[in-house]
Amino acid sequence: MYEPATITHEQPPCTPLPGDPLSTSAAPPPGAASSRLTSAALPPGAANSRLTSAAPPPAGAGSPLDSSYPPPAGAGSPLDSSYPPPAGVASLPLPTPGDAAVAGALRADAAPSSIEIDLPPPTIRRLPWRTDRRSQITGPMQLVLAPEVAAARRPIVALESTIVAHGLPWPDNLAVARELEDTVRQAGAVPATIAVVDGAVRIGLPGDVLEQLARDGARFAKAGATDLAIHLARGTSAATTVSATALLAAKAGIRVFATGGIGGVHRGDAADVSHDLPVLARTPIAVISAGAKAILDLPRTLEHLETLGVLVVGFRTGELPAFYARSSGLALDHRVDSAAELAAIARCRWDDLGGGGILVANPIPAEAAIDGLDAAIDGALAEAAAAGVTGKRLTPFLLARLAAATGGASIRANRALAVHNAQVAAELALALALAA
Ligand code: PSU
Ligand code: MN
Repeated sequence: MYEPATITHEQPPCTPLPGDPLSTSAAPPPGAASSRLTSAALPPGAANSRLTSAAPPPAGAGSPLDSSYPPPAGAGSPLDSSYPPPAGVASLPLPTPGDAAVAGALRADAAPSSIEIDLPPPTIRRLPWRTDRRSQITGPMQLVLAPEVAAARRPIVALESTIVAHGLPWPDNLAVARELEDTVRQAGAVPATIAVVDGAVRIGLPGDVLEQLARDGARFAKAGATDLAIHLARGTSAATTVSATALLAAKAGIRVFATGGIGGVHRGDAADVSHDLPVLARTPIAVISAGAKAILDLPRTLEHLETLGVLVVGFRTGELPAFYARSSGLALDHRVDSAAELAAIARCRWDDLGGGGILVANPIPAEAAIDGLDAAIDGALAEAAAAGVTGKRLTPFLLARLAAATGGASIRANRALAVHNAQVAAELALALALAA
């Protein structure tokens, strides 16, 4: 059974491992160990909260997000004792018990009305992978919540970052990323775009980081759930795919996640099955998507979803949508017509049955749909085969070739369907709040 992370574990002073490149640095000054919020800094009763906010690390030198990256050796190094401390988060309102329970973030009986957080300013900033090193036996991972997420009094909707960094071209990708977030906000929920930045899991990205993700997407690796450990351990940065985003969102207690289209079984190569599928099967989250991307083998993808045990529900449709088109001709077993009913199904699946992922298949709005892309998709697949593109590069390559072949029409459709998914995701998050 899936166990979410807690981030209130009291952090022992960081003991350098033998061979640790930083083991010669001085022990952290008193107080520094609690600079990223741990249970030690929290009032009684907050210990069960998984939404205690870690102070975001400063956007600082050494980050690939810096325009000056890589930083010159010496000046501005994260190891420099004059390195600026993280901005403190003084007094964060917590979600109401109802909201938080929806997000799975707090136990209702343990929710304090607010947390007074007193951040001692650290005199050195340790690298995230060093700060985060905890008990080697039980230490839970650290999640860095954006202020908007940490302060959320409303349900949270997770958004992925691979669609931004690798799925859409600059500058459309930034416009889409912002529109997704704004759509969630306008619907009354709180967006949390998830990515790994310098080895820290970010639940919610500040505006400048979102922009760098879009502008410098190539500097972010494409991380599936399996790859995350590499980036966390090495302190590197990665955009998260559906699998990685679902895993991290669930660890943060978020139960609803919007994307464009999930990965699946690639056409022609039935052995190339996206890691999105097995992770969805075991992760208690509802993913709102326009089905699987149309570049995929949709019948095989649907079969795999069934075999793995992902609950697939058509939202106001009885068919699997085909991403850019509203229908694929593939019938679904289940159709649901309201967010309230979706929420009731989700509660039964997770709370009563201990079940995992739900794929909410939400068709693209009719006015934005494009039919008849088959020739363009076949052309893109042929180009990929000719260029020998496989593995992680395949999906971004196909999406880019399709955009070129359609004169950008596929990008407009991708944007419309993703925004629609964000809208439905927010409605589901709110309905889950009421069903709590
Ligand atoms: N939805 C989109 N565009 C995308 C993706 C989803 O509209 O680029 C991303 C998601 O992150 C998904 C990934 O997990 O594509 C699938 O990649 P692959 O086929 O390599 O598993
Ligand atoms: Mn693949």
